Amino acid sequence: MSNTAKILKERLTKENYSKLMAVNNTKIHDFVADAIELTNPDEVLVCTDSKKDVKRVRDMAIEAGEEGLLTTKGHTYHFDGPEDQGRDREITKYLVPKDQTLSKALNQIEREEGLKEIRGLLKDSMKGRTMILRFLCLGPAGSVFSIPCFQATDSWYVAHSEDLLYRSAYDYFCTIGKDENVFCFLHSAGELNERKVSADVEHKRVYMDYTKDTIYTVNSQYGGNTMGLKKLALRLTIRKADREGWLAEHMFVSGVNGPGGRKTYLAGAFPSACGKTSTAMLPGETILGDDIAYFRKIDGKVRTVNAEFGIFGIIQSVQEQSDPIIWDVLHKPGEVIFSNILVSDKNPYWLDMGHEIPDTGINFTGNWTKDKKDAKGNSVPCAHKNARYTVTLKALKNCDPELNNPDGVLLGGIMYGGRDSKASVPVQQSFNWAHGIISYGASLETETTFAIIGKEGVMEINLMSIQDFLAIPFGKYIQNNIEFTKGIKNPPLVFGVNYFLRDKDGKFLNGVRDKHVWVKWMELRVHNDVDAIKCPTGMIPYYDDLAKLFKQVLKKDYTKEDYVKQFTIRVPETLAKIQRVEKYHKENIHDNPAIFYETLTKTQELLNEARSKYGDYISPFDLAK
Ligand code: SPV
Ligand code: MN
Repeated sequence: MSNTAKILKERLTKENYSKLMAVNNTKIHDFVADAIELTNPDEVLVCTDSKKDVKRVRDMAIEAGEEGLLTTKGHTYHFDGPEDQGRDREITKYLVPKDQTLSKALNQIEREEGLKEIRGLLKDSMKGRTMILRFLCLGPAGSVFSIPCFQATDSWYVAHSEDLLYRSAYDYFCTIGKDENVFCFLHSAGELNERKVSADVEHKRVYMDYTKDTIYTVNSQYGGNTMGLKKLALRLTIRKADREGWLAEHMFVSGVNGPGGRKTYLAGAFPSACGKTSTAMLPGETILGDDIAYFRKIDGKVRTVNAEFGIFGIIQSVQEQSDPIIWDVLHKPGEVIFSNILVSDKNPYWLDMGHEIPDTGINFTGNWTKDKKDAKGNSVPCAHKNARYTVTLKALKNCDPELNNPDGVLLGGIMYGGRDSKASVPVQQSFNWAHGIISYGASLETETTFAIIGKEGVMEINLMSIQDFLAIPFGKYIQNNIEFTKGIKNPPLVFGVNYFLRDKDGKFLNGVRDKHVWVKWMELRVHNDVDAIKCPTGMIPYYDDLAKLFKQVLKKDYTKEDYVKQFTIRVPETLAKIQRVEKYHKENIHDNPAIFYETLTKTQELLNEARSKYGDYISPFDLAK
């Protein structure tokens, strides 16, 4: 008997052993045996797709104290530690073999050294606990998009969340080949404190062994660091997509209704907390996904799927009026995990929810009162800004019916958006695919937000909003994107959006619901139903088309004054932005394709030409003439 077989036989109960053996895959068997030897759990639970197994995971999350019950049936809450409230860039590293190099901009450690460190931290970490094994699939199971993923974790909360966020795929795993490659994730929450929160924050680590498509996480519970599939799998997927000639993007996908009953699918990339989920969830449209999309060329067309099956969404500012669909899910019976909110009298509360907040309760810092101060004397907010809700997409009234279509849906357009108070117009379309990838995607610059630890309110470049997860050289990634639609007759259109433009006094120039009009305009552009005005940075809408849409979509009058304020081309600010982008790329990306700089140079020429004709601030009406 091999060592693997011996360990599995010895350490699993008969029932669990036969469940694991029904999945005839060598990598999984070896991975489990190694993980057991390393982490030394008391028990191993093989979680199939059965209701009974899934219920056990959920019940145990509550029994073990990792989640607590709320008043509404099916609702639970979970807390992460005060220093475990976001993706942690510092401690997230690629394990790089001695003979290989990755972009300098990527956080990395020599593979052997990193393995030694993280395996040292994982040693015996599951003693006294249960190792839960979950079989999940990114993309619909049994399709060209499918990526089988295998999780081993000692966190009931993580295993429970994964049930809501991903497609449970034990049955599918039973059909895969012995030698098929599977992404593997080993997670241990590490030592827990009395609140069942990872205690050893000093030794929080997320290490990516891309040579083996395996990821290790220890001493963390925050979803973005621990739920195998999320951003951990995305890093591996980007490498796989690079090898196989398709794209894995940090994008939502939604179905936008157009005239005559047609539906057009649009995808979009925004850094965290820049309007991504709210764009994916516009009232009256459908949502296919809110975070990660795969694009493949099938029969000469670009088709897309949601890698995931649920939403790990930011709850701050979710309000009854502005987010009716998600509000409804968060208030009716059904499975919801709230994380890092305020719990008072067994009810959830969060920042800017548009309701009165009680004076006391418990939150991520423990017992909370209205006047609570942290060690530095600062007020402790009732809930964390990055507090989240975890739900399955199926719970949403507007869930798109094609969510599980193995062929995906036809992609009409993509958009890139960041937080830009100074330069970019609210919506524009690129001259062509490559121009959009370069000018809006690879030039994406944004003010950072709280979703990344220790980095709020700093201007930074965030290529396609995916930079944190790029596990291949950045220039190669840009090149792959540019080339992706080669040979495709009508590639998806590319748009740039900006919901955060302000006037000189710092006032936002757009209302929160205006994005719905921009998206409807994109839908019309995809079908060539409206014209657009050529300006130096792209093509912008005509006033009359927007006025019509504002009336139709928001029942609002749209004034020419608002249009001019929003769509004025701000030449000095735009040039300054392009120069920052150029500088960043020159300093950090050594393998950029030449077309990248050529495109930026061309835009600067167009801006200077327009400036000599119309001045620094160019009204859209001047360009429409
Ligand atoms: C994001 O921050 O982009 C998220 C949540 O989608 S996380 O899982 O942290 O990546
Ligand atoms: Mn995301």
